[in-house]
Amino acid sequence: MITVLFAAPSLWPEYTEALPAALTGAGLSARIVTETTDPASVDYIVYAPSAPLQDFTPYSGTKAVLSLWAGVERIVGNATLTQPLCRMVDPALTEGMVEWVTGHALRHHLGMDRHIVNPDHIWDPTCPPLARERPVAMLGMGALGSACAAALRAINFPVTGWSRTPKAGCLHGEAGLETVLKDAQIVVTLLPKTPDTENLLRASTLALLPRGAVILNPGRGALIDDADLLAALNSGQVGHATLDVFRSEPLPKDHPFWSHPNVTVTPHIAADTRPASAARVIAENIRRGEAGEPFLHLVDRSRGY
Ligand code: NDP
Ligand code: OXD
Repeated sequence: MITVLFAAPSLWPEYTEALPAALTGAGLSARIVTETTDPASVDYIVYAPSAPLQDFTPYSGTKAVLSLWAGVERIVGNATLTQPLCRMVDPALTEGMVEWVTGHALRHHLGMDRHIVNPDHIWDPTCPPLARERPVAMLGMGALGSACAAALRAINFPVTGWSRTPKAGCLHGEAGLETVLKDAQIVVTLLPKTPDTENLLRASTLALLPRGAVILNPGRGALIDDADLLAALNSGQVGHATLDVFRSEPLPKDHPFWSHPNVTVTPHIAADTRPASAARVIAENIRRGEAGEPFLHLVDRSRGY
């Protein structure tokens, strides 16, 4: 019998049924605890950033720490964590992100706002261009970025991806970033927060965009320099920013993003981890651990994601 420590107590009510069902479905016999006085006996830890657990040293027998979150910037640098760390790649989470990105891209592409709020009843029959005429930059072509790129391409947006390593149909490096931004009327940021990606969008990179480009950021707040983005919005260089993630969450009530006419704030809801499917991902990784198979979605500590 294996012991699983569910170390995110505030999330436990959502997983009370889903996790035992998924573990049984994976053929595992497990005891799930939400706290322990015997850390050395814990085989696996299910973790979320809200978890009070910060010192992993006593968990000497733990075979893996399994994050319920896709982004691991709040745990990846924890020096006490020597066990393998796996992040969440969940089909339902991906589906949610595809819907958020596609919906917000279409809002801006079709210019929906001017028809939804039209107090003066202006009859303006200007048609938007076709999606095929609206280049999109997808910064980050991992689990989420590549799924969003595929969905946007399916409705004809020409999407150019950008990633850290070279891959087919995708640009990389500083020169690649310059190329992808120069053309992009919509920029989607689906990068992890690492020392290399922090403030990736700042005055100098925002200046590369065609005037009036739209930014969708469901990645992490720190990818964009807030002050530089506000300046670019005020000058018209950036036409609109739809932001789901922020340096400080909840976004402080007096933050200028709330009141800026060309900013839409969504409260970190682009893609939720859904308990039923996430529990199956966790269970599959535990099954793999017990079978001596490689873990899925292993985080590379040196690159930070
Ligand atoms: P992945 O790890 O699968 O993909 C990350 C992508 O970013 C990869 O393509 C990677 O390149 C690229 N990348 C990383 N560093 C750099 C760099 N320095 N320069 C260029 N490209 C880089 O992550 P996911 O797609 O699963 O998730 C992305 C992020 O989305 C998460 O880290 C999290 O911050 C955010 N997120 C937000 C949610 C929300 O609700 N708002 C929900 C879930 C996640 P390469 O392919 O070469 O490795
Ligand atoms: C995640 C997130 O990283 O919700 O899973 O942002």
